Amino acid sequence: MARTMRRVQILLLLQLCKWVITLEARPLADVPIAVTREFYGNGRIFDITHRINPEMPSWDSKNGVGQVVKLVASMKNGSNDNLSEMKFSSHTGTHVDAPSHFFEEYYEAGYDTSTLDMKTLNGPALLVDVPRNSNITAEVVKSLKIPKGIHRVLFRTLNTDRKLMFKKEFDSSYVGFLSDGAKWLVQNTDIKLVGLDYLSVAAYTDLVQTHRVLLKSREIVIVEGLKLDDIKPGLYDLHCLPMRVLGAEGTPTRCILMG
Ligand SMILES: *[C@@H]1O[C@H](CO)[C@@H](O)[C@H](O)[C@H]1NC(C)=O
Ligand SMILES: *[C@@H]1O[C@H](CO)[C@@H](O)[C@H](O)[C@H]1NC(C)=O
Ligand SMILES: *[C@H]1O[C@H](CO)[C@@H](O)[C@H](O)[C@H]1NC(C)=O
Ligand SMILES: [Zn+2]
Repeated sequence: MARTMRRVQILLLLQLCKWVITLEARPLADVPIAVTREFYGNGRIFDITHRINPEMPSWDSKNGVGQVVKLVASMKNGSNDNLSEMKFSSHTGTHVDAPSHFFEEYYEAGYDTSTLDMKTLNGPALLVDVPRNSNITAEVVKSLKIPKGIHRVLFRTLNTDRKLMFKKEFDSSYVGFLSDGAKWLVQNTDIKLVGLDYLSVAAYTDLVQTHRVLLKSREIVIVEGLKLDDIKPGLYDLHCLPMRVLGAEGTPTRCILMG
């Protein structure tokens, strides 16, 4: 009995020491440098989201995204914690587009990214390689022979080979859909989610028309700036969870593929 009491006392003492140490906020010894990963679960989960960082490309800019995270309170300055604000374009990195992005009427009616269908953003998805010698025309979409019943397709293009999302300077020669390619997709396939590997789903020379063709029905979700390196083409489970922000016509999203 006395022995048990003693044990409890020691345990309490140890706990007290721990509190005191914690309160002192001494630096933790030997904390290993954090690593960022592209795969999880023994390679069963692929992170297809680009990490938002100052050096990633920003639309029409030579200078990249720039400083994103800014400390507004820091422990060095006597605050209890480090606290930051984030500031970046709503179309930064891996992100979704809402119908309000290209239609005035849809903007007025509130079709922001928070209204996108979570069922469209989550489910079976096909990763396909697009022929590298062309933008995505009707001919190209047709040649991919995407079966009926496929609702989500991630199009991997020359952009991935060229590592464009890892280059600070915006490159307008990226590959994207031309409006006739978008039209063919809308009229001849069941695709409701279109994913691409640079900052726009549409080729630079055909931006407006292509977006309008895809967004008009408000049934198709566009995911841009995907990281599709080192993944075999094929069928996966896609999960995209954009932040839920009132009024945003674009929103960064985390996307993963599970194989
Ligand atoms: C910390 O204090 C310095 C000096 O007043 C100031 O220049 C700096 O902006 C402060 N930083 C933060 C994150 O509060
Ligand atoms: C795709 O279109 C862009 C212009 O939007 C052009 O610069 C580029 O060369 C085209 N890419 C290919 C592979 O044809
Ligand atoms: C955040 O807090 C830690 C712990 O005090 C400190 O080492 C670090 O410098 C702080 N960061 C900044 C930028 O002040
Ligand atoms: Zn966008």
